[in-house]
Amino acid sequence: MSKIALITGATSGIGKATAEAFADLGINLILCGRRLERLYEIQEILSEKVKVNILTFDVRNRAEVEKALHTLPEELRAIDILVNNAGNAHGLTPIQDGNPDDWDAMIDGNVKGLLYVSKTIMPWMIARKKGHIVNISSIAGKATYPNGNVYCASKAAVEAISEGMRLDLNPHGIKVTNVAPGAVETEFSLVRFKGDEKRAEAVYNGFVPLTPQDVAESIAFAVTRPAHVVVADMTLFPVAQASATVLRRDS
Ligand code: NDP
Ligand code: 8X3
Repeated sequence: MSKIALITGATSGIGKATAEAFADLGINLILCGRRLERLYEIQEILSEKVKVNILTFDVRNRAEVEKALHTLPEELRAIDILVNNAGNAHGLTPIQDGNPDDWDAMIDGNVKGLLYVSKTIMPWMIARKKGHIVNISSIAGKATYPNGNVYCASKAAVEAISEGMRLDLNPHGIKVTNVAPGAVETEFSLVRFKGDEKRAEAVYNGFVPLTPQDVAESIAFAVTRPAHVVVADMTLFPVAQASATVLRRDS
């Protein structure tokens, strides 16, 4: 029987590429995001390969998350793979100049949103004694860089939550994979810099960044291991990157 995966943040970047990679593997999809038009477009394309359902909700809104997930009929609650990918950075400033609205967006989206989605889906996995949760963290969760402060904190929280999930879900046979990419060219920087295209493009100047497909391929690898194997943690860099702060650019 085909597996079912629910992917948050499937309208763009890593989430969208993961949906495409899963469709190639014949995994049926539940795709989530706030931009409904984009979800429809992706649904239309991927429906040629697998069954695609869509759900729109803002991961920051607990009531909205619970309501949307509970609209899933019984057969779609048999989720085999949850990819907690939705998230973004908002701003890149010294902490003393940080905007509390940006802090709320990152902590509510990247941390609490991941928890809200998982809170509904974990019991469904526990009841079936199987499942795989893939949390998209970041190199920013493993090391803090200047001006990254609250974004890095939100991803450090994802690292801790992945570990906590792996410990607490261990008796239930549920796999947990933490994925920590370095620089991936997506809409990430456009969102971080509030639509400033020049500033966003400059982030990827002078080196070859990861593509969302590179990350999706690694996620696809993790979810296709044999039943007794879990890829616990993956860090992915473009070759030009050596750490959260060391990135070699062509001059
Ligand atoms: P994109 O901006 O391209 O994609 C972000 C996705 O998250 C979109 O689909 C967006 O959907 C969704 N999303 C954001 N906020 C919310 C929200 N409040 N409610 C629901 N959905 C939301 O960026 P990436 O693909 O790069 O980012 C995906 C994940 O990867 C993030 O967690 C990010 O932190 C992480 N990451 C990114 C790296 C990079 O360099 N790009 C590196 C390491 C990690 P919509 O707007 O339609 O709701
Ligand atoms: C995204 C990668 O280094 O911009 O999480 O924080 S970084």
